[in-house]
Amino acid sequence: MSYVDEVIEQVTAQNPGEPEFHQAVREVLDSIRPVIDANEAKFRKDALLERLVNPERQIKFRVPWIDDNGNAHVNTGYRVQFNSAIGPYKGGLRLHPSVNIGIIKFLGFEQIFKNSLTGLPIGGGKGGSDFDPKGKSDREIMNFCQSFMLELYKYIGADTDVPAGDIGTGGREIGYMFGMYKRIRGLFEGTLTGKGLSYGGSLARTEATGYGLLYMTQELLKDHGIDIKGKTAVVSGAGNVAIYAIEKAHQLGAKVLTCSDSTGWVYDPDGIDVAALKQIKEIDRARLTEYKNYRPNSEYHEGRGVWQIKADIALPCATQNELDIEDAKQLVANGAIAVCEGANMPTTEAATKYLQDNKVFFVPGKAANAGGVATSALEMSQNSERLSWSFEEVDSKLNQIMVNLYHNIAKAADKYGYKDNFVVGANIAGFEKVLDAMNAQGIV
Ligand code: NDP
Ligand code: 2IT
Repeated sequence: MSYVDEVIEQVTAQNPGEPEFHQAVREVLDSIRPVIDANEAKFRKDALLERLVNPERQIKFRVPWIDDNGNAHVNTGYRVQFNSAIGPYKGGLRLHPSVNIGIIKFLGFEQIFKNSLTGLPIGGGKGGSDFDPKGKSDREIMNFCQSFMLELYKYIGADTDVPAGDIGTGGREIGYMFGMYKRIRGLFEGTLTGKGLSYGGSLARTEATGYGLLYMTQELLKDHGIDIKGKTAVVSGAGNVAIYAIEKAHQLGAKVLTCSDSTGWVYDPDGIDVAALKQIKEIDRARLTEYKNYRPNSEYHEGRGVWQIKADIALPCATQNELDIEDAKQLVANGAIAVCEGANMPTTEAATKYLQDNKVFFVPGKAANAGGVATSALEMSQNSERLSWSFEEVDSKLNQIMVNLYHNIAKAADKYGYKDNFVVGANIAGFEKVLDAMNAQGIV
């Protein structure tokens, strides 16, 4: 059996009940076969792949907190410090009831290659909790975040591990966590990114993931002689990534017809009203059912369904495995040109293959949504030099990073004979830098 297959089997056997982690490992290891096969004996001797798929460290802890009625609750907190070969661990904190160790490991594993692809010095990590922020008061959110940090602070720091936002963790949560970290450690340092602008945050970090996704999509289309202007798009999600993806798509002259949340979805034939979406989701923290109050011509539907609307571009920006084989068939039947992932691993393996087989350009999240973490790394740079850059400066750096990233993955795919296979391109290009750093640092 090949070394790659052996390690895929090991991961499945040694990490039972973690299907998302298996999926992420399978996808990466499968893509990097050409690199591994070319040097199999050495890599096997060095246990290179075993070191790649086993986190350097995984931390699990109890998070007790008290609700507004005085009742105590206990959630589980996680931080997986996956790989520090190219820099301090870096990656978000997810707060969602579905969080478990397998989800955090899949996200941390993806983060290694994503962070490598940004070209910036950041290793891979991820964390979070099964805490559900929905329906909680501000005070309850603060209580939870403070308790979470009371344990997490032991493991993080500006030069060791720098968490950030993800599903359920936005500016408010980062603020509460930062406040508690500073109080415990007595240190005002950039140990979290996505901070508010008044205390060390970076301009354009809020917009970065969504904007970066569109910079990447624009470059992909341009490289194939297609203008994004005038194209239609379907977006899923209505959170941080989705909102700023829609905003930038509109700025670039495309029209976004849909968005969704965990209970339903909106179809707006006139193009999603971003100001209304921000009001509903960022300010009121309400459901998408409210959208119709702003746009009487729009439709609201319960459940899921954005992928059935005919459009040129699909941008999944909600969560993992939200675009399945049936959705992929629908997109192909509707003549979609491209699927670019704003979320982490939103497309199932079967759907990815179907899209690729049917010549739909497919850019995986570890490349397409890397603008968020890249801008987090820019926030770290600004914190280190105790300066803040203008919006234009950060945004133009982000744009350049995404344009370079696109060409790097396209080049890597081409080099190994997989032209326009951006999954192979992203995995190989991301892996090569990590491999080089791991080899240089010996067996650690
Ligand atoms: P948010 O919490 O801001 O928004 C998430 C959105 O997706 C919400 O609209 C939410 O619905 C919906 N959603 C979440 N879980 C589910 C689910 N299980 N089923 C259906 N809908 C769901 O998170 P982000 O926008 O930050 O993150 C979205 C995706 O992008 C995630 O995969 C994340 O890992 C990824 N990502 C985020 C980055 C960032 O900088 N924030 C960077 C790179 C990737 P509801 O409104 O009902 O909660
Ligand atoms: O998935 C991701 O890249 C993020 N949630 C952002 C991580 C970060 O450190 O900014």
